[in-house]
Amino acid sequence: MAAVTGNDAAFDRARRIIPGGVSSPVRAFGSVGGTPVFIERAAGARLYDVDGREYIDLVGSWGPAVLGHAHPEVVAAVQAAAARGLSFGAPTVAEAELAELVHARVPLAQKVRLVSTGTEACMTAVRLARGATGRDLLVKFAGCYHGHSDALLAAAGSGLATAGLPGSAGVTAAATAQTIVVPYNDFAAIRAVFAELGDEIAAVITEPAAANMGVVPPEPGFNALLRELTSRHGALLVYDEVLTGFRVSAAGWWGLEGGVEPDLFTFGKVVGGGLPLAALGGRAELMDLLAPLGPVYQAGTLSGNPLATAAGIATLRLADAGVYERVDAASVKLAAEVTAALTRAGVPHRLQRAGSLFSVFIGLDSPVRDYATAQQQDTGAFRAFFHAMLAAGIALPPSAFEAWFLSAVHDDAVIARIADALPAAAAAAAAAMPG
Ligand code: HOZ
Repeated sequence: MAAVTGNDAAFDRARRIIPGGVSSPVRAFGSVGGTPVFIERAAGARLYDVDGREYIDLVGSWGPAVLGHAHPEVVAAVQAAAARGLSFGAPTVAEAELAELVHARVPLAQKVRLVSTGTEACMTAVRLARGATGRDLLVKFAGCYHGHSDALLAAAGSGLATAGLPGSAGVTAAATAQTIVVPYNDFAAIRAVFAELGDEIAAVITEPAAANMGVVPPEPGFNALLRELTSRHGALLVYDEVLTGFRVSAAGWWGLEGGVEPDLFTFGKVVGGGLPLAALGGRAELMDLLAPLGPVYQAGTLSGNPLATAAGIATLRLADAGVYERVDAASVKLAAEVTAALTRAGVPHRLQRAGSLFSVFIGLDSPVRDYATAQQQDTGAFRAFFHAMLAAGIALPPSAFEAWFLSAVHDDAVIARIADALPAAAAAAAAAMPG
């Protein structure tokens, strides 16, 4: 019988008092099986579990750790902020500084409101769009994930995709009745929705490069079509850049794409530098509809928290062009290694990128352009691949539907360590595929 590790004990203890032993479902290893790894600390590109085992991290806290974990200057900024007080429930100069940094990178975010989570940012963007237009209908795309507010949990990606769930119990039919779900990248379907209901639609919310059903970039012209249709019908276009914002470029996907001008953006992850902070931004006259200036209510005791704000400011100040070049280079090198290993092992796969974000659809070898196709990947083979990598000390996202996150400190030595683990993992995936 295998010895009980500190990690096993930690999971047992957590499961007795926390549902599933985790504070967010995707961490629970539900779709890959086995015991989630309990982390004690992280530094640079590495995680260390409660048994002292080291892992190369390809999760990056699901996005924030673009500089690597525990960057000394970010930690120092948070420590300095903590020494001045943990939370005031009153405005600080630092909030304006962070909002200015966001605006400098994404000038269309003329005004910015700080919140605590991406869920809140997207929920508020939807409320704002409805308040601004006086309309009820919302369009989202299947497989996109915009947090766990009721109206947005229809056909959502991320944890729901991982668990294979179409939605959540407890979300009333009424809450999603005004959410229209359209296949991603389906030009004809979105045109048809606007032809029928265009003048009742408050907003289209989209991940401008989808990364919560695996990575599914927009087809050329798709986001421009969303802009054209929303503009023509008086609806708003919301770019959810919680994952891509300040990660795939200094100005997120919008900065890479160019040309499309959404009305509202949502940000999370990198903007909070690893602490609970997210934001929404957009045209000033829209943003000024938020309370206290306007009638659209949004609030939060910890919104703009001084520690989170300090982490966000330090992270955005440090994330210069060199950082994005290093993340891009690491992503290109690792993607090539993954493709080579799977190809050598005879594993059909499709690796898709959105800037430096990528994911691998095992068992599919033609383009994945929507959620229905992403759901056809071989999750059993992914499970074998995941566990072989974990056994070799490489921590992948524990889901075939999540992107892999690199950082500026995933240097050549780190990529070489990952590459060493790939042949065995590719062989494990091959062995798990139907003969
Ligand atoms: N939003 C993260 C990436 N899809 C997952 C984080 C979570 O659900 O815990």
